[in-house]
Amino acid sequence: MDSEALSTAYAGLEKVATQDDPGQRKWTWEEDGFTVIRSSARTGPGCHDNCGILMYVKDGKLEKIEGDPENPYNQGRLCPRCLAAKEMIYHKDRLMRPLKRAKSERGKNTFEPCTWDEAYDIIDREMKAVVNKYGGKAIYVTQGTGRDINGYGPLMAQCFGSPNYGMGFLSGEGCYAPRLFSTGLKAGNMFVCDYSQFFPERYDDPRWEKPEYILIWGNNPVVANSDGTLGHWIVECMKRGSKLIVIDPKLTWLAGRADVWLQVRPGTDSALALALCNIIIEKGLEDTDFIDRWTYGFDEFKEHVKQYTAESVAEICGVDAALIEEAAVKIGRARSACLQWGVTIDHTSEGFITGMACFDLMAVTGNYEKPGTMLAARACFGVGVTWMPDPNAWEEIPNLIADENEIMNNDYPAVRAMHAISQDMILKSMETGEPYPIKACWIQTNNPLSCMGAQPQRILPALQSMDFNVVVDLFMTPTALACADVVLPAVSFAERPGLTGHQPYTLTALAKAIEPLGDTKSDQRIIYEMSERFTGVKMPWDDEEGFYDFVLRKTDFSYQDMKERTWAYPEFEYNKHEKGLLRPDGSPGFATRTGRYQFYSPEMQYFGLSPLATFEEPPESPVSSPELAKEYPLVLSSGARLWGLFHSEHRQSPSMRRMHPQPLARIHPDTAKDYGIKSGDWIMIENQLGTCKMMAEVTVTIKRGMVSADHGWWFPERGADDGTYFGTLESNINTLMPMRPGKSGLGNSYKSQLCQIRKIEE
Ligand SMILES: Nc1nc2c(c(=O)[nH]1)N[C@H]1C(S)=C(S)[C@@H](COP(=O)(O)OP(=O)(O)OC[C@H]3O[C@@H](n4cnc5c(=O)[nH]c(N)nc54)[C@H](O)[C@@H]3O)O[C@H]1N2
Ligand SMILES: Nc1nc2c(c(=O)[nH]1)N[C@H]1C(S)=C(S)[C@@H](COP(=O)(O)OP(=O)(O)OC[C@H]3O[C@@H](n4cnc5c(=O)[nH]c(N)nc54)[C@H](O)[C@@H]3O)O[C@H]1N2
Ligand code: SF4
Ligand SMILES: [Mo]
Repeated sequence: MDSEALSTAYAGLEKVATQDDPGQRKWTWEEDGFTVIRSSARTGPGCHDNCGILMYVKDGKLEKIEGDPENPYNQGRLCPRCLAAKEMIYHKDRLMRPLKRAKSERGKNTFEPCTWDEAYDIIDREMKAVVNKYGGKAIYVTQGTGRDINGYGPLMAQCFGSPNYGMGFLSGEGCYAPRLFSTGLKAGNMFVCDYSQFFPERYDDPRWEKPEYILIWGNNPVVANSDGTLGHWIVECMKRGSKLIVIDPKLTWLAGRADVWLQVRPGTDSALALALCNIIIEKGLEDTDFIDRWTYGFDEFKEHVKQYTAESVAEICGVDAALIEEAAVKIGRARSACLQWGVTIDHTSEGFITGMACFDLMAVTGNYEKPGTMLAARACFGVGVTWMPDPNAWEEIPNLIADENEIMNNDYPAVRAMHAISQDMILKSMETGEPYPIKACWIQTNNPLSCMGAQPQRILPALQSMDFNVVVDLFMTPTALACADVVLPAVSFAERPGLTGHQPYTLTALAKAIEPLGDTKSDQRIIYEMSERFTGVKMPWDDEEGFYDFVLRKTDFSYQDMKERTWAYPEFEYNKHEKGLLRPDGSPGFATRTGRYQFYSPEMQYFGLSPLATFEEPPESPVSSPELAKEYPLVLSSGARLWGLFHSEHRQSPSMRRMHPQPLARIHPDTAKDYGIKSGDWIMIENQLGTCKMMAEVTVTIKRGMVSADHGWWFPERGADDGTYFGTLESNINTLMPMRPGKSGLGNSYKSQLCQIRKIEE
């Protein structure tokens, strides 16, 4: 979405009425000798989701966490990670005070404790030295996956005077941004499936109807609960009769329960989506009423997709043509269908275009804004800052950015149009000083060396060459150990207030249950205290609750109101495009330039890209690079989510580590046999970029001829002294991933690479 579309997503929503009545709902009470605090868990340790929790406190100590049965979002359910959060919150390795280290000692375990004042002084001095020499744009402010504080990272960046804020070293902005931008261009908004989550009464709300078909596309929501969608919502819909079509190279729990499972070769999803569109149109199953009234460029699209026949695409994707036809007919005939897509879409080099193709399938079948279909997702009460950058969030705060256009994105037109930075360009700039130098990093909720970045073997020297680095985390991570000059200790969700609205169904509050442990501080406080120190300007609030009052300033709520009611559901309506609720001028239609859903997106021409969605082979594939494939014949996908691990977190949590003791690479028995490998063998995964050591798990659930490897591994148990940064480069699948997006700049290769494997003889 461009910034204009983003502003539209917030416009006029502030004073929307609430649907739910807080009635007698309490935020705290006494029970069996415990004080119970009702809250949400949207930050570390654990997740970036938003589940309702009850925290049981005795004598100032958090004794247990349970799911809140009254919270409509998760209805009492919790994952193992939240149930075991105490292990992380009270872990002996948690950072308890600010640390400093001489620059000459980078990489060594020679940190010394210091006061907050001293830490802020060092940061102020060093960041100002960088600004004086190179300008504010030389500071790179990074954050990790979307936790509640991510909306506040831009505040830190604007106070340092840097336009370069983003997800630290995530090649091709490969998490949600490609999908968001494709839907922004196509439909003027982000859209999500309707599982009744917009209603506090959930499945019992009479306005709601279940989707007849749910397309689970490159997503494993029962494990990942990704992007603000809980897996059990899908299970609840299945109990009520929803059917599934699953597109995944792996037999997931949901794939095993699908009407049709399409076991695609990684990286070929776009071809499949366009073939499904073609077959639906050929069979006359398209929604002509929706297409005529609400879409743009269908005739061109119809001609264009004729090349994607069931037979040709079956060959590309490695699935049966008859199954593709069956899926197309089921989607085409369904009364309602929705697209539950995952990060896989972004993890192929032209992820942005794959997203467009998948969305076209929903438009061909008219699955927008009706019950059980795709619904426009807009900020709750206009408070977007809790889940995505809000262009107006910090307008009253000093902005030291000299020139917004100096944002690092010139090489990639779609990234530029999105007003995002190109992480791929940032790494190059650190290495070469071109187009201008990046010289300092503020790294918060982010572990790029172990997890977020591709080619960590390049990131490590690049970070170590900086003039100055700060890391803000709960633990000493490989990234902090390798490069930080100052480490600031952050608190967990139990130790602070907060506001969250992961996805636009409900705004919720985090309530503090215990005092910050040791000498730790909340992330938001660190950001605003540092901002005050650096700019010398007092922020328009006095404390953390005041900070949240500021975030809520355009709504009818204060933080206290939100804490007392814990959640608030804005009013909701279906058919918003028909009622003129999507466009800023109130006219019917979609919030695109043409006012319609765009099969043909004229804007794409400015980016030098096809205005119609297409399929391109990933740059490394058996088809596009046959020479490379001779040496590296297996297709490599990585990072499929695991129950007990959230990215690089939880390696210290005893019970989560018992579930996942070693980094695993999954291989089909036939492939394993070819290489003489059995389950439990240590193997080396290799390609033209790097090597990675993992344990083999031989399983029929994986497509033949591919490897599905874990991501995010490091070994805190090794200690910080052996010079390997907790062994993070040894079992790091990202050493095999290029730090290089596709042509548009949006999309990476984390799930579509090549590799070979060999058994390590011990
Ligand atoms: N090969 C491969 N690589 C991938 C992926 C993949 O599928 N395959 N997935 C990619 C994706 S989609 C993403 S989003 C990235 C995620 O990459 P990251 O966001 O970097 O990963 P995390 O390990 O979740 O978080 C990083 C750090 O944040 C800290 N943290 C957690 N909560 C808090 C908090 O409240 N405050 C502070 N200050 N710190 C906190 C944790 O301790 C951890 O050290 O990884 C990407 N990397
Ligand atoms: N437990 C846990 N939960 C998480 C996270 C975590 O680290 N741990 N990370 C969070 C984050 S930041 C994100 S972005 C989400 C991501 O969550 P999801 O979107 O579910 O992503 P993945 O689990 O990486 O992959 C989903 C499925 O895609 C399949 N797949 C692999 N390659 C391809 C392909 O080329 N095409 C298709 N169609 N499918 C493919 C995999 O086999 C897997 O079953 O999860 C979030 N939730
Ligand atoms: S999805 Fe799981 S780990 Fe995340 S907040 Fe909900 S219960 Fe906690
Ligand atoms: Mo992500």
